[in-house]
Amino acid sequence: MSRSSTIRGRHVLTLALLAGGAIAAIGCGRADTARLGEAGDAAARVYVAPGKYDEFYAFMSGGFDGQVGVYGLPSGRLLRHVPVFSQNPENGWGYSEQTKAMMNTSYGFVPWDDAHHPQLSQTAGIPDGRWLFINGNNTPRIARLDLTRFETDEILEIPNAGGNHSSPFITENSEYVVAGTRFSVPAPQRDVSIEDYKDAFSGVLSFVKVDSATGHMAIAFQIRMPPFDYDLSHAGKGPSHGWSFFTMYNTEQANTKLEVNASQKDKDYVAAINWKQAEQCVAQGKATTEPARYAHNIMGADGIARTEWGTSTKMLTPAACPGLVYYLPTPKSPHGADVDPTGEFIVAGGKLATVIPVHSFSKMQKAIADKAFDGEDHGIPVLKYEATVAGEVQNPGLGPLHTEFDDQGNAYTSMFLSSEIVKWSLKDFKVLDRVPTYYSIGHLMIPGGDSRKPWGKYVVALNKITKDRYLPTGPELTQSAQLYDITGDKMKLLSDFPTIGEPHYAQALPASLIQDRQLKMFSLMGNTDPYVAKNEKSTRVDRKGSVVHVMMTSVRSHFMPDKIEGIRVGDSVYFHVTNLEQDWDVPHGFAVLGASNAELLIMPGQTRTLVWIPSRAGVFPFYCTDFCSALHQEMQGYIRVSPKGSAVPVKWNSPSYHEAGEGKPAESAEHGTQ
Ligand code: RUQ
Ligand code: CUA
Repeated sequence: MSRSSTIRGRHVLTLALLAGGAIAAIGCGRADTARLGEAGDAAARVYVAPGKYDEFYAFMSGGFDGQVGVYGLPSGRLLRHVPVFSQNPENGWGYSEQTKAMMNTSYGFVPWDDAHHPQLSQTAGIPDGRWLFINGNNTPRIARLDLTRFETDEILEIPNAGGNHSSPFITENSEYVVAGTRFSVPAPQRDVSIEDYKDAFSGVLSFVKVDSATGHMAIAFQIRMPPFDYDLSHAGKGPSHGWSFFTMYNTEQANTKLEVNASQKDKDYVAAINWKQAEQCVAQGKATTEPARYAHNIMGADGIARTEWGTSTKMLTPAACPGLVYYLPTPKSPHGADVDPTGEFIVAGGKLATVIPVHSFSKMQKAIADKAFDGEDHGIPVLKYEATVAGEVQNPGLGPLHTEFDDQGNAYTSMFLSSEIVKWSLKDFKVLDRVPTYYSIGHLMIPGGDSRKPWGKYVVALNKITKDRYLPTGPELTQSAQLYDITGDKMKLLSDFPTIGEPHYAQALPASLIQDRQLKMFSLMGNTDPYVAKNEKSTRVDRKGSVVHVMMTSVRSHFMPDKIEGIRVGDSVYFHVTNLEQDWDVPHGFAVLGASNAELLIMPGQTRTLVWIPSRAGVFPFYCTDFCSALHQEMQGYIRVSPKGSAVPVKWNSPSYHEAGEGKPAESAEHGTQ
């Protein structure tokens, strides 16, 4: 079969899919069994010998798992699973007293989200390895991870949004991360009829300032836009620095059956937002201050997360700030908005379009200067399609979604419906190569492939469906990525590797930008947790009414204290466990029988706190969960729980107990006997 007939065949198949929604039809076209030599070649390209390091760190969103997966490339080995929006019992994230506040939102404690788009911080348009940002789609939030610790340091809630999808999409020098609402909602929220969608709903785009020294986020301003769906975004760079581009669909403003009703128009828009203009308008007092309540959770230098509450935002409207927004007509329900490394081209993936439109930034500027408008929509100037479009990629395949770039002037677009990656040239917009993906590729990622400096060695396909690619695991099959070599003219599939959670977007950068800057342990002497015990002498048990604080230490291979009595049913027992180790790679765990939350995993020098409310009398073991030493199994202790009102005194075994004199420390003598 010739290539074109193969492709046509695929089109017919996928058109049938579109009509019938029958996903089961995908899955023809399994890779030809590669000749042994080729397979060996591919194996050698992804093989990282035992003890050797991968060349790239890749950060993949966990999708509805709410976390970030860290993988090595080219091996595809999973290095770390960093909890972000979701509680993680493996290390007590969101369970321990120090980390609980990270889950605070204006809706209360929300221990889950749907994470889609990781974005590495950039300097001069190049990933710099300082931070990773990622959006929470369901309860609108943006998180920031610190890449010296691979830990979430900050989560900022976005008010006036309903589904934070077009986010965080960072600007060239990490000035801003953005947050565009996927679903328009009444903003501020109020009780209105859904029928009043066109009048009462709006789509709010937020610009969140990133502090260049600390990375701390703060909502700088929001823009009240028409009630469309704001899907994806990317910031300008180089000549287009100062602009951000958002795709949108449902310019039909449907509020039901969007599947049909939001696919009526031939063209929707890319919104070009001039954020430098917005800054000026805000400085000139053109924004109105509106009340808004939102959580801002920050991990302190003491390792304790705290919530600050936002009370207002600055709202701009396009009407109050002329020149702030222009619409670029774009066929048809566009999804991805991707800017090439030069900053000149804005590629939009029209999910239902038959071509890939490529807008030109310089043409857009000329069109604005020439007022080449095709009227207005909601008072926002609509530029003429011909006036901004640099070209269209013809016959690219079906269902173009996202585009990444290499450093040779080529673009790579994911085709969801025809399950393939299509490589095309930014010079003439001609298709150069295509390669199947297994199956239904969503995002794709080239290390640095949305920056000014792609490291164009590999493209990773982030697939939505795996079907028959792996050993089956019941109704739910694994999520997966695929790695392709893009150094030659032809893309070449090297490997499949499963991922934790559904990979949406991903980012990658050379390992050298991160690997030597890792924190190996926390300084025990620098530990400022109010309940720290920096040595075994300062361990103790304090009762304050029905609240008991246990200041405990762990070191290979024992806890201090490891025998505690005088606890009563219904007490709130706070185990503050400090890991005394000052060595890399020696965490200790802590778990106690009957706890209703999760374990603690305490890093060297760190204090972590677990609350336990014993519900019955008895003697309960606690133990270290992390196999830390030859005597790890011996790392255990007991805590005795007496009935409510019992007179058993508080007592524990540690040097501090004896030093307190008469076998009873002052604290427990005062409170321990009623
Ligand atoms: S999306 S498969 Cu949530 Cu980024 Cu395009
Ligand atoms: Cu400490 Cu096992």
